[in-house]
Amino acid sequence: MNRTRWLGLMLAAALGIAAVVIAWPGEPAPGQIDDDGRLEIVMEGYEFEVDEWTVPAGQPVSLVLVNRDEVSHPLTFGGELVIIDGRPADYTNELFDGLSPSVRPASARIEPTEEREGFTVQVRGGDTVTVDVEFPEDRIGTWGVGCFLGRGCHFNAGLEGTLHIVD
Ligand SMILES: [Cu+2]
Repeated sequence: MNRTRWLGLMLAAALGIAAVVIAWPGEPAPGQIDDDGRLEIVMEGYEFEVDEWTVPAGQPVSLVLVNRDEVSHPLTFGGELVIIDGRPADYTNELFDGLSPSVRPASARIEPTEEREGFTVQVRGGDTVTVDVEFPEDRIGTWGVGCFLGRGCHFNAGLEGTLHIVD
């Protein structure tokens, strides 16, 4: 078999495998909710496994925050990125403002402070925290998700993502 034919066969095999992976039933596309309205946001190695997510407005969704690192990641959700002393420090609060999300376990919720107004949940190393919420249509748009621990080091390392709320 010549080299060109061999490469062609390998390419066809790779495409076949990719097609099977993409079409696998029951698995949501990366960054999308599954049939039960769950969206997994996975943290590993100070990065998000997928760093861009889409959820629909006007229906209940469960944001399932999975931390595969050994360290805690307090995850903040919000609007504009707030920079303090040149470091990413917070998001403004418009995303969850006026909403009543349910956090499981409830103890993971971090109450806002003057320094941290964005909606924040503490996801300890190895833990999973679930946030049940329904975003109203006035939240349709693009929002930020990030961990600002270590004076912005976790954020700069890669724990920065984008949440799209769509019609
Ligand atoms: Cu972190």
